[in-house]
Order: sequence, then C-alpha cells, then structure tokens
Amino acid sequence: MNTGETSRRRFLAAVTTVGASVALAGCSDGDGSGESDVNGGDYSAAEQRVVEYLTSDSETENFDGSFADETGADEVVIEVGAPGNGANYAYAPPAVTVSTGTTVSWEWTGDGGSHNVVSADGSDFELSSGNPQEQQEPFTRTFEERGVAVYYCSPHRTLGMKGGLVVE
Ligand SMILES: [Cu+2]
Repeated sequence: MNTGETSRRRFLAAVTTVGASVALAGCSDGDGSGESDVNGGDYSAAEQRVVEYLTSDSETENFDGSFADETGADEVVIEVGAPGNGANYAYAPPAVTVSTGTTVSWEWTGDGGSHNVVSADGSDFELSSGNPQEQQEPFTRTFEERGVAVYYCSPHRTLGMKGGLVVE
C-alpha cells in the first residue's frame, strides 16, 4: 500500500522537524563519552536512541521531537490506541522521560483495533503485553533501573505505532 517514495519523504520531513541530529546520527558519541555531540546537546545519549528509533523506518508521526518530562512522578499513564499515524494507531505520549522507581501503565483506549506493547531490538527492557487486544487491563511495569525502552505495536508497527521511554 505504501511506497518507498512516500516513506522517504516522511522520513525527510522528520529530519527537518527534529533538526540535524538524525542526519548526523552516525557521528553521535564518536568519542565514547556517553553524551551525544549532535543537536547542540539538546538530547541526552539515551534520548537520542529513542529519537533514532522513532524517526527511522516507519516514522512515528505523532512524535514531534519532544519528550514528556515525567521525572519524579510515581506513576505515568501512556495511552494505547490514541489518535495518530493515520488513525488511532498511536501511543500517547510517544516519548517519555521518567525516573527510576516510576510505574508506567499502558492503558488501552479501545480505539483503533487490536494493540499490544512489545519491546524492539535494542531495548534495554523487555516488554510484552501479550497478544494484541482491542481492550484489556492496563499493562503495568515498574522501572527500577536506568535505561531505554523502545517498543511497538505488532499490528501497527509499520504504520508508525512505536514508543520510547527513557529511565534516568
Ligand atoms: Cu496498534
């Protein structure tokens, strides 16, 4: 259904949105310091991993380059089946920063068909909410360690239904 040309245009649009950091991703952290040298230091190295995940391959259209800052919160809710990516094919917010000890609760809206939460290759945390469902009890996880979680919805990954979490 989708064409490579369309995907490329969307990707280029994403590069423009989030700045030069994506285009120069291959150069990031070349000194091994753990900090990204690109994008004027606006993104931490951990955030940069999420940005690259959300803007590569099937772009996450509802990601505008910003991270919801939920550091210090005891509990954070991420909607599953929020508007975005052509229909209700989005996590909201798609990118979130939390502190260690935070409980994240993915809550199904009931919209957009069947969804799930599955960690992607490269994720520091393994996540699996099980088979895609239209509605189910929240998928809840408490993050005790620092790191990065990158995840997707199995049925809608190619439409951009992806999310990222930085635990700092
Ligand atoms: Cu989905």
